[in-house]
Amino acid sequence: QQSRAHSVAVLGAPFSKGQKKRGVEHGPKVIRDAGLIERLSNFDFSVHDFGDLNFQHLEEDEPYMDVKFPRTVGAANKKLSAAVRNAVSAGHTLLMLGGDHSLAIGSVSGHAQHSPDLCLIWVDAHADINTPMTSPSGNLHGQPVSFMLKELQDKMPDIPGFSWTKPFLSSRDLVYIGLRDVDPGEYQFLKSFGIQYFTMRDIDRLGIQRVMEVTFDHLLARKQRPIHLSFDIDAFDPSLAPATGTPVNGGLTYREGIYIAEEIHNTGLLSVMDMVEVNPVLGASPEAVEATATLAVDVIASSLGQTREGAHTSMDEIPSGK
Ligand code: B3U
Ligand code: MN
Ligand code: MN
Repeated sequence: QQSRAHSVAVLGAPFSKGQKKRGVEHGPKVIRDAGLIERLSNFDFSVHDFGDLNFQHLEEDEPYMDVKFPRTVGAANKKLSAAVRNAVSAGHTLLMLGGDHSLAIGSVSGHAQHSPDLCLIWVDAHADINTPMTSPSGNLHGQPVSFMLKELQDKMPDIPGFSWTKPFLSSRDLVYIGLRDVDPGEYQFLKSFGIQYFTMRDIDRLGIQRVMEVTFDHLLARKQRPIHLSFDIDAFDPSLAPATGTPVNGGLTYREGIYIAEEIHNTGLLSVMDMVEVNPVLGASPEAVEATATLAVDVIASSLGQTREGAHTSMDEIPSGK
C-alpha cells in the first residue's frame, strides 16, 4: 500500500520531568542529529519541521502525594496537546520526538481532540498505566495511560496541573506490545479492563506476525480509524537501545521492531507517532547513543513507509544495457 501521508510534521518535545534522570530532554536533538529529516526527505511526502516546543520551568512544584513535578508535567502536556491538535487538524501526520513518556498525555489527548475515534498502539517494556496510588516511583512517565482511560476515571485523584484534561479513551481501543516489566497495580488494570496486550513472552509464543494480525483485528476489524503509535525506545532490547532511562532485558529484536513499524504503515492509518525515552546522557559511549538514536530513526522511517523490499518510486523504464 502506498503512503497516504501527504505531509509529515515533526515536533520536538525536550522534556524530562516525568521521571528523575536528566538527559532525556536532549532526545529530539540526538534523533535529529542521527539524520531524521534527511531520511524523511527521501519519501514522497513533504516534511515540515516545527522545531522544538519551549517548556516552562516551574519553580514551585511540590509533589502531590508521591507524584513528582505534577504542575510542570501538566503544563508541558497542556502545551503539547494544543500543538498536536493543531498539527493534526492542519492535515499533517505528526511525529512527536520526546522527551519522556509522560508526554503521551498531551500527544494522545491532542490527537483525540481532532480524532475522537483514534486507537492507540503502545510499544514499550512497561505498561505506563500506574495511577498515583499504584505508582512505585511517583514518576509520571509510568502513569500516562491512567490519565487517558475512561475506565480509570474514578480511580484518579485531582492532580494539580491536569485540570485541562479528561479521560477520552476506552480500554478496548488500546493494545500493548513488548511488555516485560509490569507492576502489580498495572497487572490488575490490564486484567480487570480486559486490555489486549502482548508481552515479550507472547511474542516468543506467537511470533510478531501473528501479534500484529491480532492487534489489527482487535483495533480495526469493526472500523478503520486513525492510529496513534506511542513508541518507547526501551521496548527494544538494551543491547540495541542502551541509551534509555529504564532498560529491561529481553526486549524486541531489530527485526521485530521494524516489522511492527512496517505493519502499522501498511494499514495506511498512522496519524500520530511518538518516539520517546531516548536519553543520550545514559549511553555508555558516543557509539551507544548513536546506535540508539539511529534505531529510533529506523523505526520512524519504517512507520512512514520505508520498506525492506526496496523503494516503489516508479522508473519509467528499466535502464537498458544496450
Ligand atoms: N513501572 C515503573 C517503571 C517505569 C515505567 N516506565 C518506565 N519505567 N520507563 C514506574 O515507575 O511506574
Ligand atoms: Mn514508556
Ligand atoms: Mn518503557
